[in-house]
Amino acid sequence: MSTVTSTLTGTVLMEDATTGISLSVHDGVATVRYDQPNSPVNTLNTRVGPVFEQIFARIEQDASIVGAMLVSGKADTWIAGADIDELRRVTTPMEGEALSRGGQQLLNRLAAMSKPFIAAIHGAALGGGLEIALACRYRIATDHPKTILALPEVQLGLLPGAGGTQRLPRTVGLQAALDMILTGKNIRAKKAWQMGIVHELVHPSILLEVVAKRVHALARGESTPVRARAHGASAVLLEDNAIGRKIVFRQARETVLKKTRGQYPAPLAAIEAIQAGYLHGQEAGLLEEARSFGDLAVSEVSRELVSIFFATTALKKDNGLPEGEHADPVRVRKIGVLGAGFMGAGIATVAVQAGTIVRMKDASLERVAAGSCAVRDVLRERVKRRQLTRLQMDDTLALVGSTIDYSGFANVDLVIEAVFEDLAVKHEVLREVEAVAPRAIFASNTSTIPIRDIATAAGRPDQVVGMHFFSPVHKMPLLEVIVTPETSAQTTATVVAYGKQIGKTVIVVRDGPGFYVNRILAPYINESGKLLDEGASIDAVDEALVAFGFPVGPITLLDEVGLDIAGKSGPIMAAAFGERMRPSATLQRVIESGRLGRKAKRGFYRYDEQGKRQGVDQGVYALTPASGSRITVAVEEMQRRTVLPMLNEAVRCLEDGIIRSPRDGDIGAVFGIGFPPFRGGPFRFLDALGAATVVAQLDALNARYPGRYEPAALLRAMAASGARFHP
Ligand code: 3H9
Repeated sequence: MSTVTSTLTGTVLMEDATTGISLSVHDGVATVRYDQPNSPVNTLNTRVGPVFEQIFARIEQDASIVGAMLVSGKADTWIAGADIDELRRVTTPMEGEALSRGGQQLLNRLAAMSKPFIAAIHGAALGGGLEIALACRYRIATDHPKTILALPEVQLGLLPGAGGTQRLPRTVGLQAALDMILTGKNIRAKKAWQMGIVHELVHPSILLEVVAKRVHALARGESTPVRARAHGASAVLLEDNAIGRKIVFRQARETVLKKTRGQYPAPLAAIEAIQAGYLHGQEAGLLEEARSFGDLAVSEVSRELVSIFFATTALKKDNGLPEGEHADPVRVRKIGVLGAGFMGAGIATVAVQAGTIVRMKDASLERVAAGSCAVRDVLRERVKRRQLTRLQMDDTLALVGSTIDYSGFANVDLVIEAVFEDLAVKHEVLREVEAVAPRAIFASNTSTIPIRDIATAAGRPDQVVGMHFFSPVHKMPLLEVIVTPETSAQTTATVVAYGKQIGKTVIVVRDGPGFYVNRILAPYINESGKLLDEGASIDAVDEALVAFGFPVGPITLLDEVGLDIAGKSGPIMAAAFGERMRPSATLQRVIESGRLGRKAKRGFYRYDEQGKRQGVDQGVYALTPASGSRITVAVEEMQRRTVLPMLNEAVRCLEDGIIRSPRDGDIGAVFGIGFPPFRGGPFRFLDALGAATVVAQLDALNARYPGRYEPAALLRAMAASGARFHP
């Protein structure tokens, strides 16, 4: 039971064991308490609607009740929205529309109650949860980090379906509402108060007392504290007249289209519903909202995004060990980071933000100073965005210490190395760490060197593991943990638990060249390069893959990662996997020409002094085997030739036991590479295409380009049996 609700007393009037909803009354104030049984969170399913209906009626009829509050029985969640599991069982648009209408009508009833009803919010109020709060007459939230408010439906390919598209704009203004609904982002309690979503902020320990007082005050018709609703002057001007609103809606549509390229229908549908409400009134807006909710609930995009939600929550519970195995993770309080470059500093940044003490070591004072500045810069940016106070930044920075020797390493629990990609250098630092840090796990952030090769120098190989972070570390959500046959269960459990602690989604993969993410990336990048070999245009290749749904094209990605880095991994992958991993001639020649990519302001593209991209470097074409002569390749052909080998390689990784499941393969690709989320990941996309279709296309390509497109044996077998990767 949460600290907030434990002080509740009163006479219980109703109790529904199935839903966990109860009604009690004390001193004229009714408390509606929701504590869904057998669930860590409260969700809204079709069973709770009728119970709430009954309770609302009872509150209205009971003369001894002056008003009511809605509280949660969970420690960290108020209400997490509609039950997503129930939503994914919706099979027709009509069914989805009916669900939405049901929710809207219930909340209309709540909003129309004659007695004051207050949302007493402690913990996450998300989706339908926030929609309930918005239908309450008054909202009081706790000023607690766990109290967050959001309408995250677009992240599931949906729109708020219980009146959120109508009530939020009327509560916070059009532009603020559009920003929340179109991004689905979390709003902290204080910000929610500043925006005017909640009327008051209180400490959790006095929430119930304050709410009870306000119920009485509202019932007596007294005025309550005025909300801090904050609008910029220009925003007020723009949205307070019809012409201004037209401009706001037009800009919102343009921004959405630019960002989603039309691949995600939900944000546009949300704009339609909001606009319908402004133009034709709330009921028209609600009808539009429900109609779209029905369509979106059965859309492929929503199905895939929901699958990502469930895969991510399943990974939160995964200890990283084989099914049924258990090991107690060591609590990581202090870590050492070797190398204060871009990756090292990035790792230090996420570690200190999670409260870990960090010792960052590099060879010179200049280098460690630069690393510390990089940590500070990320934190400063967060202060600028008001995600952190100056005081919190100072406290966080105090956790990073830097050194050019191993001082302060004796009591570290974990050392993560991000030094130069050279086996001899890795061996040297491993031996040094084992000598100075007697109980530390040694984790390598290598992206190219097999972990077992690094572990050959170890006296404690059971404590050697890979922790492959993605760049920039503070933004990229994935962590690939690489285990060797000698890595102990406790080492794996510890780094997996620590990865989650620093906010990463963690997949555990078996050791092998490129591990998982870089291995499936390699044939995709190489085949893109081979299109250039044949004379395809650099920007045409990039555009084709952006049109497929990747955030950037493969050639842009090369420039961003750095051509020297790509040049290092290419030969390793080719040596391990042969023809299908051999880098293109164009890539090799571009590297030989001294182009290093964006960091050197010269790659496949040209960059100005500030690093802003200027366009294709036409000089690259002279380096291709096609010697400047150009061909046009159809977009679908370019997509097929690059994406199919990525899918095929993902299946090989599953076959080879590199990844544990299609789920991990999907999450690794979506969070590590930016594989289009609306396609669900390589395995879900394979299921959508059908193994037989993919095998036929790969066979056809393999006939044209021998050795590069041979379908994985497992894929052939699945094509023959008609099996799927996901049930
Ligand atoms: C919506 O509201 C539509 C409406 O507008 C209209 C309706 C008509 N449903 O993440 P965790 C489960 S759409 C079902 O590990 P945390 C989750 O799967 C909804 N299940 O905990 C997991 O299950 P299990 C909009 C849900 O503390 C368990 O709870 N709402 C739901 O790290 C624990 O979850 C959202 O998109 C749900 N709504 O984070 C919110 N929520 O134990 C989605 C959670 O079997 N949820 N579960 O593995 C979240 O963002 C996070 O779960 C939350 C807790 C912040 C609440």
